[in-house]
Amino acid sequence: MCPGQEQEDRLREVNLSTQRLRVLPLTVLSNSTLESLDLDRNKLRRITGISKLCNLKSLILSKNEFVDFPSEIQSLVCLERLELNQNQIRIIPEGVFSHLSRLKHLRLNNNRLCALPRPVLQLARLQEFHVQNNALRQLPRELFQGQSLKMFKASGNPLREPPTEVCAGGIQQIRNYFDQLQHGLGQEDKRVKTMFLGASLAGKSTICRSLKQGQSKLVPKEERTVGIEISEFQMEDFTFLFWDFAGQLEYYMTHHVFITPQALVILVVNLHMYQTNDKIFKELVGFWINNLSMRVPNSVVLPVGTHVDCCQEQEVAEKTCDIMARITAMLAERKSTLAHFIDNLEGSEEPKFYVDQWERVFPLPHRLKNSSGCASVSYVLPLFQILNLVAVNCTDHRDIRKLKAIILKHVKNEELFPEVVRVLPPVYRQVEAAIVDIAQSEEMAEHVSKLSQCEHLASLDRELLQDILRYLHRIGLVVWYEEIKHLENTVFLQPTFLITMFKVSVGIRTISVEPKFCSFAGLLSLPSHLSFSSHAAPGAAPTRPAAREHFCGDTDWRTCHHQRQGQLGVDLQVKGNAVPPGCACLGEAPALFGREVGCL
Ligand SMILES: Nc1nc2c(ncn2[C@@H]2O[C@H](COP(=O)(O)OP(=O)(O)OP(=O)(O)O)[C@@H](O)[C@H]2O)c(=O)[nH]1
Ligand SMILES: [Mg+2]
Repeated sequence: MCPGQEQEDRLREVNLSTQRLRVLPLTVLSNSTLESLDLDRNKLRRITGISKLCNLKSLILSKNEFVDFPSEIQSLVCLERLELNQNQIRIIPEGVFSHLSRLKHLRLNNNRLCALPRPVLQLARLQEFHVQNNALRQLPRELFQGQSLKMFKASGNPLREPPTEVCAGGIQQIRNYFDQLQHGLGQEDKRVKTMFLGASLAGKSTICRSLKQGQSKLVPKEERTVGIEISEFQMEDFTFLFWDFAGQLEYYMTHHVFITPQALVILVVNLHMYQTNDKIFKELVGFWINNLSMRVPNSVVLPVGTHVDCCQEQEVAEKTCDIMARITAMLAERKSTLAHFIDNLEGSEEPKFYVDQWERVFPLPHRLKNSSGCASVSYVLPLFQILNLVAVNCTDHRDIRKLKAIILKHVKNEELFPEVVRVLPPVYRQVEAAIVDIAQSEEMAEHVSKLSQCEHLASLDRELLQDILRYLHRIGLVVWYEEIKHLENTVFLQPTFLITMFKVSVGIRTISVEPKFCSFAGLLSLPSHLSFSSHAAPGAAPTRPAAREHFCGDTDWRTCHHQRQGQLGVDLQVKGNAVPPGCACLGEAPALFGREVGCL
């Protein structure tokens, strides 16, 4: 490149990132030929005079100190790229984009935006729009009306309309959602997935059943949970989807597949069994907290201590404080390890990539009120929140009522559960109801259901049906591994079915076929085009002969375990044109069902 050309380029492109600038230098403002200006990571709050740069095509203002949107930008009519990530902007004034008809890339991640101005739709050429980690509840439907938008990212917002689970389906799913909303009024759906976790015999099922029945409902010892029990429960206008997990460790491997984000986790601890030492803490509490904080960092965990009636009053208070203090210490240690890790990343050559991570991992510390008077107990890791432990005597209905009220209070707290309300087009609810009907119908146990032929769903466009199934998968009502080629047409209408399969493949000491699993038992008597058998790779848990015999008999179902770097994957295969009962087929029955069902 000749020196003259180089100089010309320099005039067109200026990089002033990381200069601690508080005002724009005059030399920059006087360069009206400037096309690209990078002011990333400075201390700017205003950019007075920038309208003079009328040829500017790219303007980067990320990681500055803007509280107000720099409105002068509206004069930069040539602008094609605007980045304002990591500022503190709350409001974008109406009309500010009305002259920016050439804008193609707009990034507003990590601000505090509560709403987007409707005229965003005037950005007819907008191809890429990032607005992650703001406070948006609603997206303007006009944004999705044109065809130009190719990339849209809005995760980390408490979205209701459309809900996060719909946004996760991409631009087309959002468009379809808004189309459906035009056909009928949106209905508010308040749903909380609630997972009961904790060691065996902690009292999970007892709490779960007592809450549902509104009175003490002690589960007999011999009725231990097998896999997971799923049920629905209404409290006021909230629908709780209860997932009661078995506490036995053998099942734990299977739980990973079903533990999903944005849930209320009720971590149940038997206070009578609990002892104030490290070993017991790790066994009964630490193990679960650790796994949850790593796998589902945005869950809200409510520790519940049971068997209060078997303890002294003083003992309950001491154990409660001990548990909470140890959880706090555990999370503090984790936070400091992360801080150290991120420090190292920030010191690396490409710090730009890691700033976002830092912000996500360490938002402002936030303490919730402590009603019990113990040392501070509510400790907040990023998006992972531990609430005060509630101690209950499950034999006393007053304690059950108290727990119910506490759960309701928490789910109504928008800070804790910002996404609990979802606005849905009526068709979403209709499909859900139809699926619940199919899943409960007698025929399900006999043969595979073709959703697209079901009376209530037959008139639905396939794409819309898929959208809704995707949504139902994300909220945990069905399981659909559409990204797995051989499972793309198979929807598990009863997620417990999968547990039964995993249970066989992982190997469990005693397995009994209960009535609720009779559809699976029925499967075993199907002809040999279904095959199932087990073999374990080195290091994987061996399948116990008794279980194999009981479940597999002479059938040749095939599973294969493989242990890779500490992760146990399970392969399930069904040969022939069959799908097991408990599943539904979207269209043509798949020739082969399943390869990698999930990494446990
Ligand atoms: N006295 C007393 N017994 C309780 C209390 N909570 C639960 N139990 C009993 O403790 C035993 C275990 O309760 P479950 O609810 O089955 O425990 P779980 O955590 O679901 O156990 P798994 O399904 O094996 O994981 C049962 O016999 C319950 O009746 C309580 O607060 N007080
Ligand atoms: Mg149980």
